[in-house]
Amino acid sequence: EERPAREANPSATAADRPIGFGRIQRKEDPRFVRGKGNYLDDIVLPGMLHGAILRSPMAHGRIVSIDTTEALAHPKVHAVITGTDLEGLNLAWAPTLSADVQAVLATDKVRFQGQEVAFVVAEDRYSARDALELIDVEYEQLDPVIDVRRALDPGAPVVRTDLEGRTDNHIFDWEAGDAAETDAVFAAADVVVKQEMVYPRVHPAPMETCGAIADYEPIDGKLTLYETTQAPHAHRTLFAMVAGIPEHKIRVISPDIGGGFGNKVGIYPGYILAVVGSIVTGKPVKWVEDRSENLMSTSFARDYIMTGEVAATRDGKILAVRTNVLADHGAFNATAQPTKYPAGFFHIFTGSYDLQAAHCKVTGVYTNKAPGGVAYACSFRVTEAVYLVERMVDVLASELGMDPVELRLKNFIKPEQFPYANKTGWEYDSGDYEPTMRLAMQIAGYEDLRREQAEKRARGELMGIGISFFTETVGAGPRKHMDIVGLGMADGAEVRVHPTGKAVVRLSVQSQGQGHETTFAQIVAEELGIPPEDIDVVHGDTDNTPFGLGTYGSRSTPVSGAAVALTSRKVRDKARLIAAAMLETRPEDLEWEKGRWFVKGDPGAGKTIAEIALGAHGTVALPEGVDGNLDAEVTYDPPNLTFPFGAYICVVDIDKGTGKVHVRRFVAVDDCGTRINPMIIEGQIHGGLADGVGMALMEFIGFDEDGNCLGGSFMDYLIPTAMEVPDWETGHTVTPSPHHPIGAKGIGESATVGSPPAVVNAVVDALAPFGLTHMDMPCTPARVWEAMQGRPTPP
Ligand code: MCN
Ligand code: CUN
Repeated sequence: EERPAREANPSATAADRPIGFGRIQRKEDPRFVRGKGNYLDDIVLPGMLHGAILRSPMAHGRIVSIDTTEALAHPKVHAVITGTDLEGLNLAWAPTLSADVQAVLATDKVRFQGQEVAFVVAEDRYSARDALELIDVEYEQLDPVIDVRRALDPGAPVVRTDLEGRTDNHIFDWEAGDAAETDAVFAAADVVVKQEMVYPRVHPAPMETCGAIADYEPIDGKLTLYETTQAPHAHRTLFAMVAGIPEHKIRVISPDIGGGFGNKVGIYPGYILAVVGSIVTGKPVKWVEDRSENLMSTSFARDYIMTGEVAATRDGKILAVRTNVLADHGAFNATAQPTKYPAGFFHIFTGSYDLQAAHCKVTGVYTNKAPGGVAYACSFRVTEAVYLVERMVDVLASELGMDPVELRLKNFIKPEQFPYANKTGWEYDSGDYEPTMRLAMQIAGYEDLRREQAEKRARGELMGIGISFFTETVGAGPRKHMDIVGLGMADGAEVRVHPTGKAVVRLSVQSQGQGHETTFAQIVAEELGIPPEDIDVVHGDTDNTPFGLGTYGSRSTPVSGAAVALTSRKVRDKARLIAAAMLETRPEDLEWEKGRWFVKGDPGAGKTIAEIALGAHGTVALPEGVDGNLDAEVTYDPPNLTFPFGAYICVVDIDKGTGKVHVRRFVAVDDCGTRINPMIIEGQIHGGLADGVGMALMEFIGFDEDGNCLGGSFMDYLIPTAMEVPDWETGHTVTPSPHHPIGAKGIGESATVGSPPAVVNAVVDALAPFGLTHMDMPCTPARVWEAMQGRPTPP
């Protein structure tokens, strides 16, 4: 079980302040709540210019001509850059994270509404914007590919005419599991249910949009690039590869980030254009997108059309799951995910159940929509997988007339089956599902809720109870299986204990609001006994941190957290050698208690970490081979991913007259193994649940038939506020990861991954009296109302 929560107590003396894991307040908050954060747009460099991007008004069109004369004549404009200019620098196209290329500025055609066409650099943001209107672009409009179901039709317009020999919009087919084995199980099963479901296009929409400031210094050839990025080191290496600037001459600084949620993983044309702008003008150039640019052009998420099938016995034993997916990747395949997995970790769609067989096939296609994919607290498409399986289990429950909880309990992987090899190639590290489900039922008062629902149904009222039990896979990943553009997915950490016993830990990952400055200090504190407030956490600056792949897929704790724990243990081991020298005894005769090595059997004779640090840097005669510091570093290659899980129960009431869904209660019981800071974990869960309710009920990036984006502002792309969400009821169980040094699993995306099916299952449950067994997200009042009239509408 979790250690007792230790509240930060401002009146506590230094001696009894909390050390290590526990509910301590966030170290970064004093600056955030005082408005003293340092976000990209707060940074102002001397002589800095401002960039703005001209974007395509249409989804598909040939560029006939671009005339920049008038824009260049604007008195405050310093440069206007077009695709043709970039072609001269060999920068018109940049590699994506998925072995494709993406236009930095369009040269031949525009391929989605909002695509980057030209870049203006001017003295201020307003002049840059004004000058965009002075650029004259002539387009020849082409038929767009908007409906993903028609993208592979013979004769469909070809989006990627730039790729040699391309005659269709097919990107990839990818499979996992055993098709023949799965078909055989299906053929012999008593019961088979099938359902097509759409996980619509949504957007992470962080509070801070994306931006960059490039400062190229021509004399020493050094580029300093401030960027809203979740992965500063990976970005630096990619910039070195693409722009040809030597890596040691590039410094990427990711300052405070106002939310990433996956939106800040990719390299956007704007970042590259800021660099080109700075090289061309010889001045620092800032580019920051506005809200519509963010929603229309940076990484979207989902856009999966999934057909799910489940085979089961009449008494509710689930035997097999299979699925076919049509994946809309937009105009460029810019999805961020490990190379070997074009559908991310979607093949965890076997969920929390012990199956005999499973198979999936995913087909990726190009359409005339913005590129990106994966982003939005998705754990690399685990979101889609969990939605599929948790929706399908409810479809099966309804077919069998079984309670959805009972059906799940009957099929859970049993605790003694872990580590569990599923049918699509994963090895679940640890799990104990039933207690987690039972705790959620207990908090929710499940039996009472079902009774209440029966009474309400009898009166004609619409109340729904939705269940979701998810298994996540986070912490990518073992280098032998996982890389991004050839970079293995490991992370480095460095710990230095200063002579007075204060410490600094340097990370390759980067917080966007997850509280790393607190929790990573807590890991060092737990291992070394130095109070967290005496430990400085440095991240987001490639000049001052070790190499590593960055923050996404909730990998910081599983990978970088492990690196920090192991680095701290190295420091501890070294401290033992130095303490032995100081105490004139043998290292084997020393015993560790938090913060101190002492002589076995003589607890009075010991040295604290601070004393040892001073010894190391002081005049103590150091043992052979031990150098005079208390520093260490580690690059951690995780042996496996971690598999957090959780049980969610959502209760909704639906207004019969308007179709409005009211989320009355939401119970979330999560298990992320060892809990470093329960308060931060709860914050992660609260945020993710709001995301889930938002996606289930209101968030949607739609397109009209011409490819006009219908979700380009917060008037159209609705995100939930405190008004739309209930008071979250959380609980937890603790099943440590057996392979992680401190037993911690990731938590950052669990709630976003796990909650949408709970909400949709609740809505469908409420509408069961209408004979409904499925409804696609978002369950807007209009769509719910239509469903009640027997006219379900597609998203
Ligand atoms: N934690 C903990 N104990 C655990 C697991 C995690 O105390 N057993 C703490 C961690 O130390 C960290 C936080 O919880 O402070 C999240 O940790 P982790 O699950 O490792 O996730 P990451 O730090 O890698 O964050 C990434 C994840 C992702 S991929 C998205 S998307 C998302 C999410 O985090 N984006 C966020 N949560 C977000 N929260 C905020 N505020 N802003 C974002 O952009
Ligand atoms: Cu998929 S969104 Mo998070 O992994 O950065």
